[in-house]
Amino acid sequence: MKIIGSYVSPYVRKVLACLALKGLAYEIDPITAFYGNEEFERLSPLRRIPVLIDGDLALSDSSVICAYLDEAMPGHPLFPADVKDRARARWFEEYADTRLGDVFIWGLFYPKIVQPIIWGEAGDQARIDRTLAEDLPREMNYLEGQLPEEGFLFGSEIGLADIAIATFFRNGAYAGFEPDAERWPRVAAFVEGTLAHACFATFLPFEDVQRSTDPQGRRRALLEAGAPLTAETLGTREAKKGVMRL
Ligand SMILES: N[C@@H](CCC(=O)N[C@@H](CS)C(=O)NCC(=O)O)C(=O)O
Repeated sequence: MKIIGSYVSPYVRKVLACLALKGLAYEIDPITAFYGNEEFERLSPLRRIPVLIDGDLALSDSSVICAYLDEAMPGHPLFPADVKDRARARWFEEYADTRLGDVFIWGLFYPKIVQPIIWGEAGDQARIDRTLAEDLPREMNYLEGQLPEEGFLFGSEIGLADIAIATFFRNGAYAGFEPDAERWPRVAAFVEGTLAHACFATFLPFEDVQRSTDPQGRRRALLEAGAPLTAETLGTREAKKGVMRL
């Protein structure tokens, strides 16, 4: 199986953690979000990562991919057995993908990290401030009321709902946000325990390498070396229909 996507994306990380949990081998084609040529658009109609390629099957959307992995592959189940628990697990996955995605990624990680590094422009400081002062505390309060005192959402075994929530906190940490353990003790303990699980640990070194790359520097180096003006070397929003592999 092949995954197209960046280790730094929370949605890609969610899929990689599920693959690791199931003990499945994969290779990764590490393209940067926001870049992708016509072939990428054919595989991912919304031009988003992750994409899973399994033989003649190409799937986008992390939830669709994880559901496929759970139904098609043996190994550690990604959902709890009880039917009501399964429904609640789907809710937590949807909540994380939509709301935590909005708050952690668009409200914090994007303006603080992606805008300066990928686009070479300043992020919206007012949006960052509002996220830290209002949006994140609201979601931490919600999670504090939902998460268990210890272990995982549905007992002692980790599952997709836990992974889907925890993955956003890694991007939060990259942007300088850690949940205050005195204010939100369950959230802090859950995030620490879940991100320390072996299913996240396998690809952390690759994630670190990818984070340490400098697309702006790489772009400058390519231009200085006389590379043609392409989406990759220009790096502008208008010219993003190239493929940037890091
Ligand atoms: N619902 C999608 C969201 C995926 C997503 O938004 N990925 C981001 C990277 S973290 C992306 O590819 N953004 C590129 C764009 O919006 O053009 C999923 O769960 O896979």
